[in-house]
Amino acid sequence: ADKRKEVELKKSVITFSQLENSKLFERKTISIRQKLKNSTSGIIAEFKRRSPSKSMINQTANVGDVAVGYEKAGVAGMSVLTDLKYFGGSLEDLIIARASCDLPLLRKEFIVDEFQILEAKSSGADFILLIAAVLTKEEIKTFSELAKQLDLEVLLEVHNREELEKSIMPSLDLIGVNNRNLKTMEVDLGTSKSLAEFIPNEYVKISESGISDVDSIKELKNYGFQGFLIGENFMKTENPGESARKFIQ
Ligand code: IGP
Repeated sequence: ADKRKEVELKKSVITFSQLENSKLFERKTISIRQKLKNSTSGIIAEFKRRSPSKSMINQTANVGDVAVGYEKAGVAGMSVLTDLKYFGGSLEDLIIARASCDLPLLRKEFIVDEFQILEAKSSGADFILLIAAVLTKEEIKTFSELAKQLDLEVLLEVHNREELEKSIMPSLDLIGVNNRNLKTMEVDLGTSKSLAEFIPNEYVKISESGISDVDSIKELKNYGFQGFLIGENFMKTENPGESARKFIQ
């Protein structure tokens, strides 16, 4: 509800055509699907300053430096939180990340309106997140089809079978299982493992949250996961890029 209000306020002062006129709107996007196919690490590394579960994670990291560091480390893609209230992020962070690296970038946001998808495109994103828990099937369809029209790929996030089953549709590219229960904030990699078999093979499977060691990745790969979204484990250190590099080696 908060997010809808925030978007309505922005829409009252920024028009769709203003977004479409941005320089980044013309940019050719990079496919995370393709990158993950050729990636040995499979890692989508996240830029996250704070979170509701851990409050402050990193107060000093600079998004441009982190983007450069992640790219050097050999990650497949980068996720940038753009929500201010809960995560301390902004669209500026996404724009700076875009200007700093050539990785496919995820706009990590609670998307509740088409406006935010245009914003994502005009701020340099290559793919967007849609969270099944907060969207209806119709919204998922409208939003994912708009994203595809804009040449953005779509990562759909689920944490149970009902969410997965209501959401399966051709306009999605990647399906992410969030190991963090958003109600209790607890993480359990078993969530990914138990949902894996229900995700059709045409979607790239991503395991999200709570991944902090290489052995977990090996295990998740056996369940068919090709992408691993990792935030805190890198961001809690002084040099997230360097931490990602050590993790990948
Ligand atoms: C990263 P972690 O535990 O490695 O920091 O998790 C990412 O999965 C997490 O930030 C996330 C998220 C979200 C944040 C997953 N889904 C939806 C905000 C909104």
